[in-house]
Amino acid sequence: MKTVLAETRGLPAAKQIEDIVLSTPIVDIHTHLYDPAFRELLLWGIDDLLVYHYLVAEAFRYLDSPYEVFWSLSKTAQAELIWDALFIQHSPISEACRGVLTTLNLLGLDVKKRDLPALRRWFAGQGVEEHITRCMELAGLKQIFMTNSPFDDLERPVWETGFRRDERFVAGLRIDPLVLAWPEAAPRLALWGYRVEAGAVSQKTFDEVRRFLANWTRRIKAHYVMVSLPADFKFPAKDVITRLIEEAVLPHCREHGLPFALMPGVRRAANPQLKLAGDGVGLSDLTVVQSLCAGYPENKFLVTALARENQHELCVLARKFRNLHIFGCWWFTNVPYLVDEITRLRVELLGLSFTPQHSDARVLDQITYKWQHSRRVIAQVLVDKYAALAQTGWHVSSTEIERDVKDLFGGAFERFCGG
Ligand code: RAT
Ligand code: ZN
Repeated sequence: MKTVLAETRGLPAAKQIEDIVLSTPIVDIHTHLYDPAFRELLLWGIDDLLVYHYLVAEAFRYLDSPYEVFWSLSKTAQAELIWDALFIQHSPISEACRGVLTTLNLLGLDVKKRDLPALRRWFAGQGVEEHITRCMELAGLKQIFMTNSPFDDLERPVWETGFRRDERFVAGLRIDPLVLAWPEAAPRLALWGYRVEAGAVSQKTFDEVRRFLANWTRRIKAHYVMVSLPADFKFPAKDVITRLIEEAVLPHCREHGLPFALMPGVRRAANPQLKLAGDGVGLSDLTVVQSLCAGYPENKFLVTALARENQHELCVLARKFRNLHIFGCWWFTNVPYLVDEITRLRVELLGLSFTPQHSDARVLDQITYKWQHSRRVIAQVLVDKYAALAQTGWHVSSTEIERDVKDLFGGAFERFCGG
């Protein structure tokens, strides 16, 4: 009765909106997961869930052992320490801890038993292929973007040897060392047969970098080129980075019709003793994004900023430049409180022309929790926004809600990349 009354007033029932948001298939546009052909590079299971770098950082809030002692332990022993510190000695209420429990619960495991050996036995009984299918079904994903770096010594040989692709996994060409550490990257390119100079870069070097990018784009069938940028990144600047971007990366992206994806805001190695868990966040100068979007209107830019304080400016930039598509709430912003705030900000400034979330999952099973948590927050934002429309007398049909949610969960991204 309530629903009928609500609908006659033009207000779609909250339940109906939630159902659509919870069931619409998603393209996860940035993860660190791999096609199963990469074998052990695709992380999954309880121990990998527990040693996720988000949890390592949190565990050290409680652990008092020296960092080296922790790193000298096996993965199993590290996982046991983290389990004890974060789940047994304290209640696991942080987002990353809650994520482990949501994941186990979605997989049908009984978390209240707090039985780590039993959890390990259950995961040991799973086959990777079936587990991928199961996790993708639980998360409602139709496609997963990988992060593929030719500079990764474990990953590169797999591409070079070749393998039969799993169509659910698509590639993103990650080039951080090329753009951010040219003096070290140049000798590696030279070793791989590209005639580049590390010092005074010439047109020949730019041509060879483009040949390198073109070869890898073709080899992995890349859908975009991506780089994570430090918070203090400057562009344009009088340095080799600017020249490489202007003379090699951007022309390459134009020639191949690929967006250039930027993730500004990281402060690498704020505490190097924490290794992968030791990076921090900093406010970025987003005039970098403005200069790129304004200076290169023929290029397309995908951008997600790490700092909360950059979100408003990034939305405003997206209102100015249609070659900019903003996406995701990652790492320190992927907490419900900020996903809610950032998604509301984006909807209010950009309507539906952005991609609210990507998982950034490093462990396969995480897609289940990251998407369930995000879907719930996004659903609540939409419930409020459609209710506000209804108050004006505007009616939104369920077909229109489905269309809108499809756009948020991959449709707008695909149009942006393809158009
Ligand atoms: O969110 C993360 O796991 C970070 O460590 C980074 O990987 C970040 O997502 C990136 O792609 O650089
Ligand atoms: Zn990432």
